[in-house]
Amino acid sequence: TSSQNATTANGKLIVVANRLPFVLRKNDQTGKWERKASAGGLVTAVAPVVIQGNGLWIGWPGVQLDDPNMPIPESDPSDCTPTAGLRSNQVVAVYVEPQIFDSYYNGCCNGTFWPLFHSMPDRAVFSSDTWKAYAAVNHEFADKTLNALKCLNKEDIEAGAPLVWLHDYHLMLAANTIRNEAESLDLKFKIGFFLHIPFPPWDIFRLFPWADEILQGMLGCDMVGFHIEDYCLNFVECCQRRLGCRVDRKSLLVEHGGRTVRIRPLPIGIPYDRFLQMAHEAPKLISTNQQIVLGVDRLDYTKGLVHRLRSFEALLEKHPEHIGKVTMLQISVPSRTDVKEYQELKEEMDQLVGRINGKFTTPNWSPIRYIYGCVSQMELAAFYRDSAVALVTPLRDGMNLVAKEYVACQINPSPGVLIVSPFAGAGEMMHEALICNPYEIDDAAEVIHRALTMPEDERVLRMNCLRRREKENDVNYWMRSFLKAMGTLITEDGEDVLP
Ligand code: ADQ
Repeated sequence: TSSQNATTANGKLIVVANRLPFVLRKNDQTGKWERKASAGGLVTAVAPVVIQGNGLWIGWPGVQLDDPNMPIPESDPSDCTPTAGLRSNQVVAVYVEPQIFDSYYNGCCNGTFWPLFHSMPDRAVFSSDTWKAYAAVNHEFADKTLNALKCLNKEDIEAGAPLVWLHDYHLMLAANTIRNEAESLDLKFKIGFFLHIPFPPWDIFRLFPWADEILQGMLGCDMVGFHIEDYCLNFVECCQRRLGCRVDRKSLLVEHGGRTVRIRPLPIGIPYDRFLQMAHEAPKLISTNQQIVLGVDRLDYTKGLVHRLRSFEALLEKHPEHIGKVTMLQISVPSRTDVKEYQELKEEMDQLVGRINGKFTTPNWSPIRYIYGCVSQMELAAFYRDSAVALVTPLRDGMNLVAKEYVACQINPSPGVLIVSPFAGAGEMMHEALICNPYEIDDAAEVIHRALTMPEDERVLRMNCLRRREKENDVNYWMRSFLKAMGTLITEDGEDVLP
């Protein structure tokens, strides 16, 4: 089935991402460096393939190291996360000078590409200094990858061409550098890229002063993957209009530098079975008889949090029958706290929650419970399972995994209702959810009202369809789709099981 972990690449897999699949931390007592696990779906799906195929993971270790050549510690014997089997010789930590890293990461990645690619150009800062830092860091990642390719032995290469997999908007220039330098060294390999955020329309993308270089950087790949077809088409159009490439919109092909680059929609999924199991095991954490309307997000201006609170306020105004009976639970993880816009959003949220609670709270009830912090996966599963409604209403979002995690955890016979924004990749695929435009505050209030009052048989029908789709298209399926799009998929029984 799709959730089996039988996938492997037939060449060595080299994953290159901004982050390693764990963070390094110095133990205060022993003074030794240790690994601290990260739990995302990406790590769960990709790390086993790297481990099985004796591949490599190249990335930033999450802290500034004392010594750039410091050996990576082995995993702790008690570690039972998916990266535990990743040996230290399978990990390459990229070291960058702190100042350059800040300019690359907070400056160019999060200050320019994040807002621009989410179609919020007014928030984007264009600076040649941060762009130079971005190019320098991409060069460093490319160098590390080239080194890794050079170090492969003969048997490795005879097993199949090594496969380099670049991730996300942090590394849009690296492929081109790798290809150019590898060709002069006569290294054989395949290279693919996956973008986790939207790719914007031409009219937004063209605002970036160095747009050509981004496109050329990505076209250094054999295959470029996006979550949904719209982002693929945006990219193809940018290649055509900006670089004058010959393109085929139907087959999603771009000709560049005498090669044909394949563009593919590869919608990411979640580790469905893991969430399902957690939903069965998680204790009951919400002590109330009220209907819970749940929001779970990084505290980010793309997630539509301010609009969401206003819609909930509008719901209480227009439908006062919900007062005292419905509670909104918003969980926001601190994110990019060094960036001014994120600090301002934090302030705005604090004030808004205070204002709405001040307006409606009664001696026995308040409308909003607001958690500013990280919660464990098990707690999250409990909240997902026991909420009547999940509000996933970003203003713009590449995919959105929260929508998928919510449906995976809906194990109660009388399930809840998912509300999703059409501006998230998830909104394109999850047809049985209620669709809600987050900008239309009053209309969004009506959609929440409809969700809270939906008859059980309709809820069951919708939720069954949503759950079936996410189970089939889980994160392992996504991993396999990527390998298949690269032409390097083999499974345990040697059969290619994808359609
Ligand atoms: P993100 O913007 O981070 O990801 P999302 O897809 O929703 O957004 O993933 C967030 C993850 O963090 C989820 O797995 C969720 O469980 C977890 N999480 C959120 N709040 C939490 C909390 N308070 N405590 C603990 N965990 C929490 C980017 C893109 C998305 C795309 C993904 C994957 O922006 O559009 O879906 O990458 O490609």
